[in-house]
Amino acid sequence: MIVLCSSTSESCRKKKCGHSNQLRIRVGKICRLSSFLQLYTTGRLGSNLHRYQPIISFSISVTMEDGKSSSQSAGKPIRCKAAICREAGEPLVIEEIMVAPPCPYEVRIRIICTSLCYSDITFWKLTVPPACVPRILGHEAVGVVESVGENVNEVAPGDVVIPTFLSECGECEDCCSKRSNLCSKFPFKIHPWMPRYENSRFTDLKGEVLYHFLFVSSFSEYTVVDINHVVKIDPAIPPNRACLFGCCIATGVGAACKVANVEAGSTVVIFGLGSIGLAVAKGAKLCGANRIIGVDVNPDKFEIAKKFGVTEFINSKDCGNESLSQVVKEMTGGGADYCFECVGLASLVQEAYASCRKGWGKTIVLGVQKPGSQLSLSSFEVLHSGKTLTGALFGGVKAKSDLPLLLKRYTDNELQVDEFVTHEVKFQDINKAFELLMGGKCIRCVIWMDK
Ligand code: CXF
Repeated sequence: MIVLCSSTSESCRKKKCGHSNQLRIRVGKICRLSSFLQLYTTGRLGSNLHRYQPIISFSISVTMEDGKSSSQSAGKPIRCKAAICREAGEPLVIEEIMVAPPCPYEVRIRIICTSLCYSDITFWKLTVPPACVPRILGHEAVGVVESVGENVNEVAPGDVVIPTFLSECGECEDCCSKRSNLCSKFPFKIHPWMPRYENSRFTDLKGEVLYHFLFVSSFSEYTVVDINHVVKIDPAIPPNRACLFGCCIATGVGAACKVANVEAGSTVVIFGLGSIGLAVAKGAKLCGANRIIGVDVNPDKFEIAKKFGVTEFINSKDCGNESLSQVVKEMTGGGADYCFECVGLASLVQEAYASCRKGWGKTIVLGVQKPGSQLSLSSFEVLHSGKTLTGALFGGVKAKSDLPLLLKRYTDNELQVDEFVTHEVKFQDINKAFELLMGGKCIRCVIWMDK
């Protein structure tokens, strides 16, 4: 007998839902399963479908007598579609691929939606290592666990998860310290393989290996991720919002709230008003910053940025004979308390450092530069300025420990993220997302796998 169980996956797994049968299909937490099914079968879910997507993605998860879950496809390769970067800078090619089952400590995930981040574009364009082709890009996503490998107890089929490019093993010196989010057991790398076994789970239909990206590779209907790179989330969170927490929101809000720890009443300057810069603005506002000055070359960004908490603007093309840092120092009476570089330009990092106040100013580098880019700072100035310069990956956020806290701020309505999603496209139109993001009018484009 098959039972559609509407209790939470956790209570179902623990058999608290009252279903004692050998076979049960978990469909996640919904209030009125019968009404939902009626809407679904009559096609009346309409644009609200995304709210239910994680639930209807049940992929037949079976709870066995011993309490372990498996899925019908578990243990077998899955044939599905992926968008492959075959040549740097060329449109991605949607092809059928094979996704191998998860090895021990791995999780196979059905991606619900993914969003395009500027770092995908940076690595898509890059022609030198660590770039490599053919590769499946994408690192900001949400999905449903389809099956798990041996030794995975933290998540089960049917759970809604965010795959993260940073790992949290929970055991190494960094994971055990409050001061770091850079797991040293499974360190961050721009790597073509799975983190633990140094091989790929993807092949094309000719049997050729396809490379991974940032341990996530979300531009595929299915992906395989190490358990240390998976965060279980509340299935009620709309997936087209949840995916943003896989990079943009964590990076920007985390950088302001965790890395800089912006003090209430302070002055913040954000260099670059792309999605990361706007997420920094959100974070700075949450911390109670008084002035949030946005810098960009594109004046169209200024109106948009106001909605994210930016209070003043500098068009870096309009500084006349003055340097950007001179303008900032004049505006702030000596320099800003916090500067965030969100573009990925060494020269801008220098300007940001020069713009922050002597004595206590902090500059945080978030922009991704081409590997090998060098900074040039006068050690005399560093000695005499008393300023701090730091970088932060993923906004200093620890994937498993901090991401749920950030998501809670969203579900509690303290942190709004709707404004980030300016565009949504179907998976088959993924190349359009690239055009939109490069066009400058798009903040985030969500790519739906199943629409
Ligand atoms: C990351 C995005 C992925 C590549 C490295 C930098 N951004 C924020 O931490």
